[in-house]
Parts: sequence; C-alpha cells; structure tokens
Amino acid sequence: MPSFLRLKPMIAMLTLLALTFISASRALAHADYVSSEPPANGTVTSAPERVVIVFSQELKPEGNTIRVTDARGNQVDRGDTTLDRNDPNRKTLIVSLSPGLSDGVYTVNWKNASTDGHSETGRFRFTLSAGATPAAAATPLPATSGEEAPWLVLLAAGAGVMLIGWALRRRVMHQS
Ligand SMILES: [Cu+2]
Repeated sequence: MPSFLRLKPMIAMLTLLALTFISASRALAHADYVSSEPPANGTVTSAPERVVIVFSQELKPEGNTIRVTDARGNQVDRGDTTLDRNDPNRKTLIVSLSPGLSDGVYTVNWKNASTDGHSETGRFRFTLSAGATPAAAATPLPATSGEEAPWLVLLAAGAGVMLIGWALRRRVMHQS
C-alpha cells in the first residue's frame, strides 16, 4: 500500500479528534441554561408573576431577552427583561408576566449575551394548571438549549477517543 494512502485514515481521525475538542470547548464556554422558575417542563399551580432564568456565565447588562407566549402564540411577558440585581454574579435574567394568566402551556424563548461576547438562545415550556397537585411536576425533563449540554459533548469526545484508540489498535494488528 502506498504510504500516502495509509496516512489518510490517520488524518481523518486527527481531524475528528480536533473537531470534537473544539466543539466541546465551545459548548463549555457559553452562558447555558442552568435552572429557571418556573422550571423547564414543570407544572405550576398558580399564575407566575415572572420568569427567572439562571445561566452558567456572567451576562452583559444589554442584549438579553426573555419572550413568553401562550399556546396561541400571544405574548404574555411585559418586555422588561433585565438582569436580577440580587444576583451579584450577574447570571440571572428576569421578565415580568401579565397578571392573572389562565391555565395552559406557555413557551419561554430566551436569548442572552454573555460577557465573553457570545450569544446563546434556547426555549422551554411550562404548564400552568390551577387544579394540578405539585407532585405532577416531579419529573421535569432537561431543558432544551441552543447547543448540546456540555456533558453530552464530553460523552461524545470520550466516545471519539475510544473509537480512535480502537481503530489504531486494529491498524497495528493488521500490520503485524
Ligand atoms: Cu462563550
């Protein structure tokens, strides 16, 4: 086999490895969703007066928006997204909601601007059900974000490294 052909799989694997680590560091360096009130995919039993979202990084004072809509797409927030002044780390956003929301499913779309110059977007839902027992919200699903969760990327990186190790071993065994 000509030597340049034997180099090809090696280059492909190194490229894959590089891309994996680049995407991993990118995901880890952004202001991602950490938690919220109401919680993502949770059910609340009384009309919330505001939506609060905590992120993983410090945010800029400008350029952040939380938009909350009802099931018909009508805006129910008051367009006053702001940093939570009670959070000295500046990782928390707040938007106030129209009073007296009725039962239903609400969608929260957020966009943030972190101090490292990056912007992230994401979305989650919560349900308002005045008759529901709080136990109904016992198993909230992970929130969806604009990017994969860091642990998912790290898992992919680990799998990639294992795959490369396995491929290299195969190559060595074929040569001997
Ligand atoms: Cu970033």
